[in-house]
Order: sequence, then structure tokens, then C-alpha cells
Amino acid sequence: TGEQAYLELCKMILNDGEKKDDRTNTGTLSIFGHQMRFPLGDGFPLLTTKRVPFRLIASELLWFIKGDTNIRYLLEHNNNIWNEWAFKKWVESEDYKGPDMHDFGLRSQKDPDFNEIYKQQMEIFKSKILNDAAFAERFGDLGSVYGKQWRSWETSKGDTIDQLKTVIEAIKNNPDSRRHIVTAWNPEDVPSNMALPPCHTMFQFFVANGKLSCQLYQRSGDVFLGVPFNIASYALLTHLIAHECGLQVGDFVHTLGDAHIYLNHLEQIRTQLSREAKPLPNLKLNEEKTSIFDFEMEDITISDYNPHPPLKAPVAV
Ligand code: DHF
Ligand code: TMP
Repeated sequence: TGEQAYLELCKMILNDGEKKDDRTNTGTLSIFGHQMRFPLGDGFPLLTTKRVPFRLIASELLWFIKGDTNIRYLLEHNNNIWNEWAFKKWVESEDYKGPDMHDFGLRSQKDPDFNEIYKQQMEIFKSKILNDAAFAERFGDLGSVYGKQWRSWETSKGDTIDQLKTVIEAIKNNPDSRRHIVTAWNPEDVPSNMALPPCHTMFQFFVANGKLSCQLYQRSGDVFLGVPFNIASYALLTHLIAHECGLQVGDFVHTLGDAHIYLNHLEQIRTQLSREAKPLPNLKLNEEKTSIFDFEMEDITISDYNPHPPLKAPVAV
């Protein structure tokens, strides 16, 4: 199954990866240029060698599809995966009056006393986002990230382009086209206008034999934490669009630029590699919904998922 392709990538980075410094000062082992293929007909590519929280992947994808860029929606769905990047904007602003939070990502891993203070401030931040709409408006927004670029790319004429809607219509009306592309990489917005320049920078669809395939170009991949989410997220997006367009699913092709394992994830990766992959789970979509823009969490379910236990690791901020 496709999970083997992921495990092979991990092994390759451990064996051949070059030690590199990175923006977060964590350090990585990296390789450059790699491709994996996940035949979606074989099962849904949610890794089984560790438990991957599908609920977080689905709510993040629905958030992109809605065109939302504010973490308030994620917090309402009990999804904390983007908190650090919004929090960073708050603690670096004039508005923030609490204890010093510079370099909170690394310090919270090294200094237990600081970690307690940081966790307190993060709780304050989360409750302000959830309970204070004006605060959420100012500090919950991550800027011109995926939702914005997919649904309302700003043109030089001052109007907006709905790339996602356009590509779905094109798949329906002109399936053979070689131009089924959505791009999140907007040079005008990088790097000043966003919390984190997009990692999954562009994707393309391909239709043949009644099957829809998707390829993603990901410029930078955190192979232990981010990549398992990215695989499942694009697999789910492909299923959703195939469902709307009356197509079966083909392959998800995942192309990576800088594919790296952070130095503080090595032990977890070795544990994961010692495990035997299990059969992939199955995805079920609500047949009554036709447009992907109408999907909610309860319309998306995963069954027969019996993974190995979760493996925890700190995220590099
Ligand atoms: N920065 C870095 N350094 N790596 C990332 O993967 C990353 N991903 C981002 C934003 N910035 C990033 C958005 N996606 C987790 C997974 C995906 C993600 C952000 C975070 C994560 O921490 N996953 C944990 C579970 C988290 C939870 O249960 O709340 C995991 O074990 O998979
Ligand atoms: P960078 O902007 O310096 O490349 O840092 C982004 C980090 O986040 C990098 O480790 C890749 C990782 N990442 C993913 O792997 N997948 C994602 O979806 C996101 C948003 C980030």
C-alpha cells in the first residue's frame, strides 16, 4: 500500500539525509526532491503505523474549502494545530501585556517553568479568540493563507478568483484539460502578508478512465508531523471532488521539495519504522450531499481504522 512509500521516505532521510539548519533553529535531516504515489482505490491513506487524528485533518480541510483563514473556526472544532502561528502574532504585538514570550517554541521545550507560563498564556489566547469576536478578528487571522488563495485570490484589477470552484467546473466540463491547477503560492503575499508561507504550494488534477487523480507540489515537508496530515488531507480533497464530479478516485501523487525530519523527531520515527503497517481504513462520504461546499464534519467518516498507538513530538515554530 501507499503507506510503504511513506516508510521508505523516512528510511531514505535517515540514511541519506543531510544535516541542515533551519528557520526554527531545531535542525533537520533533509533530502531534496521526492515523489510518493498513493492509489486511492487501495484504501484511504491514513497512516496505521501511528494513530493520525483524522478529525483534525477533516476540519482543517473544510476550513480551507470554506475560504476561512481565522483559527476561530478551528478552535470551535477543538482543533489546535494552527494556534502557535496566530499566538505568535499576538505576543509580538503592542496589545500583548503578559510575560515575555520571545522564542516560545524552543524555550517551552527546554525550560519547564517557562512552559507552564507559556501554556497559561496560550489558554488565555484561546479563550479570547473564542469569546471576543473583535479580538478574534485581529489576532485569529493567519493572513493570506490557503483558504484565501483557494477561494478569493486577489487580482491586480481588484476583483477575486475562486480557484477551487473554477477547477471543479473545469473537471466537470472539460475533463481532458491539462490546466486543472490551484495555486496557493502568491509571490505578492510572500512572505510579509501571512503567518507561514504555504507549504503545499500547488496542486493539479487529472482525469482518465473515469478516475480523478491529484498531484501536490509541497515545497517543504515536516515528514513526521505535517506530511501524514498532508497526505490524508489531499486524499480527502480528491475524494470530495470526485464525489461531486461523479468520478471514481485514481492516485494521489505527492511531490516534495525539502523533505525533512526534525532532529527532535528521530526517536519517534525509529519507533514508527519498527512497526508493521496494518490494512488501510475506508472513507465514507454522505451520498446526499452533492457539492463539496456543503460538506460538514458529520458527512465524512472513517471506518476500519485500527492503527498502532499515537507517537507524540513537539512542533517546530
Ligand atoms: N510547522 C512545522 N514545523 N511542522 C508542521 O507540520 C506544521 N504544520 C502546520 C503548521 N506549521 C507547521 C499545520 N499542520 C500538527 C499537524 C499538522 C499541522 C500542525 C500541527 C500536529 O502537531 N500534529 C500532532 C497532533 C496534534 C494534536 O493532536 O493536536 C500529531 O501528533 O500528529
Ligand atoms: P518553512 O516555512 O520554514 O518551510 O517551515 C514550515 C514547516 O512546516 C516545515 O517544517 C514544513 C512544515 N509543514 C508541513 O510539513 N506541512 C504543512 O501543511 C505545513 C503548513 C507546514
